[in-house]
Amino acid sequence: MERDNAIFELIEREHHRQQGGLELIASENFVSEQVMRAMGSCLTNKYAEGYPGHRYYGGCQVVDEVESLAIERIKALFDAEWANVQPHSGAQANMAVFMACLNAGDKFMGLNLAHGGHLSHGSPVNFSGIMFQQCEYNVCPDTGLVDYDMMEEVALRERPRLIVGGASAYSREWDYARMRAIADKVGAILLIDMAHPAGLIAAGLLENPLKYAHIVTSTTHKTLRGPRGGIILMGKDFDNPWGKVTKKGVVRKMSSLLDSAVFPGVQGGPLEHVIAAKAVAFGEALQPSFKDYALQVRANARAMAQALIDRGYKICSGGTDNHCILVDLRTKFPELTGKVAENALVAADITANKNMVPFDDRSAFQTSGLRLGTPAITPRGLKEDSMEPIVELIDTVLHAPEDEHVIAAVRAKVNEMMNDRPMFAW
Ligand code: DSN
Repeated sequence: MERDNAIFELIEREHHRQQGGLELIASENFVSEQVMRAMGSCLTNKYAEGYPGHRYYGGCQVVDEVESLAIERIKALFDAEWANVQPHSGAQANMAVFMACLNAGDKFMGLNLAHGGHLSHGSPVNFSGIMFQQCEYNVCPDTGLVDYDMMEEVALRERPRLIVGGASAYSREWDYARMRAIADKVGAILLIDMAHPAGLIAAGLLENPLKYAHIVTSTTHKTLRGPRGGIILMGKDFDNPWGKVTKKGVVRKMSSLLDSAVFPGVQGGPLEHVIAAKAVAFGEALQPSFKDYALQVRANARAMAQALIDRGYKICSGGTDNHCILVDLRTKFPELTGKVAENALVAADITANKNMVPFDDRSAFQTSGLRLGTPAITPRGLKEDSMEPIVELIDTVLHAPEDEHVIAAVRAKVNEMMNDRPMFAW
């Protein structure tokens, strides 16, 4: 077979982009070489519909061991009683939970998308908002923190069957105990989607939602530094039946409902090569050095937030407890949209994304915010002392987003800073 130059040249170009740039997208990361190797292995050739020991195909004896190891490791990492490692993504993990816990048309509650929530927590263009009825809670206008009083008020009024916590642009710790109390008060199931801070939780730097939530979902590729994918976990509530009765009158355990919801509910054959890479990443996260990584991610985020504040930027909620920083551009640059800022930064090889800020007066396509994060620059070896110089580069671009000379000069500095750093130096 001839080499597919078209694709391999594109991969090489992407490699070059990643190598020379500053990756500040809060949901991205750089995986280790062994995570990459597991993903690019012969396991991709195997069909394995079903679960270890109960497959619909022969020849699954090896992938059974791979998947069992991934389950064992993720349970150890988060002190879980039960895990499903098959979801292809975080959104699919959430979809499976909705399928297991709700009937079409049931009501659930999630964080307002415009206040940092996620598409799969009730956006009208996502399955969650199309097939189910969403009610929502906000962050407080004065503090930028989740408004738990509002959450309770809405829960008591709307009686959702499922309450979802977790966000894609929220930089503060969650009050899981209060959320569980609210869920218990209205008889709702509590789902925490920890996709963003999962790595910091695994390292023990943030509260573990498994102690409070009935069900926890996550992606594996953000702060957890694994391959792209999803997981579903349960703690002490794993054995609870939640009243879904089968046609034969059997009340099924939630763990069994969730397994069936993933396969055959919303997915077919699992991606065993990705599950192997997940197992490798979970093994890495169980090593003591992962805690050093997570500590550095958080230290870098704090230093970056402070450097931004020192230059007059407004940070939503006033700072960060995790890896993520949401900048409200309006205070410093009232006319600058997130869209223009994102494009100018990308031209300077600094990748970040536009994001709505709470109570934004611009649309999701323009936005007044910029989301930044430190999970991906940290494995490249950058520490606190690099954060002020990085903020200076960002600030220079945002002062002159249409000036090609300024952008070219910043790009040269970014490339000089990054070109010789290995993709994964941790
Ligand atoms: N798209 C992800 C993020 O960037 O936060 C969430 O799934």
